[in-house]
Amino acid sequence: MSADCLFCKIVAGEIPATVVHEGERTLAFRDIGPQASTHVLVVPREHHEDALALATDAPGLLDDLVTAAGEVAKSEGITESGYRLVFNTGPDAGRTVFHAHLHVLGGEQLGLFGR
Ligand code: D5M
Repeated sequence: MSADCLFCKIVAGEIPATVVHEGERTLAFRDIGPQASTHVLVVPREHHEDALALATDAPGLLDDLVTAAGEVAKSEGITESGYRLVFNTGPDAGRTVFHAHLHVLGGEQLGLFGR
């Protein structure tokens, strides 16, 4: 756990969240400011700053995140209609939380990428 990390505190149960899926190495909860009808964040239980750090430092954990996202899509009923998986990286992408997280967005027709 990293001190002062919001998502580490959610994983530890110190800050409440609406949890929708629990895996051995992952946790998924609803985004507090949903950008689509379904907007869930899938995070690793252990602290890694971003997706690249995950891929480099924690073999298999990135796979676990994507697999968990698929489970979330199933339980949210959006597997057939489709969904988007997003890792924001850096200020231009609007990154705000520095504990790796995979956005699962769906439940409606999504807009195009970019501006
Ligand atoms: O996304 C960080 C996301 O984290 C952003 O969509 C809001 C969300 N967020 C922030 N605080 C909370 C809490 N407490 N619960 C649930 N979701 C939260 P980024 O990719 O860094 O821009």
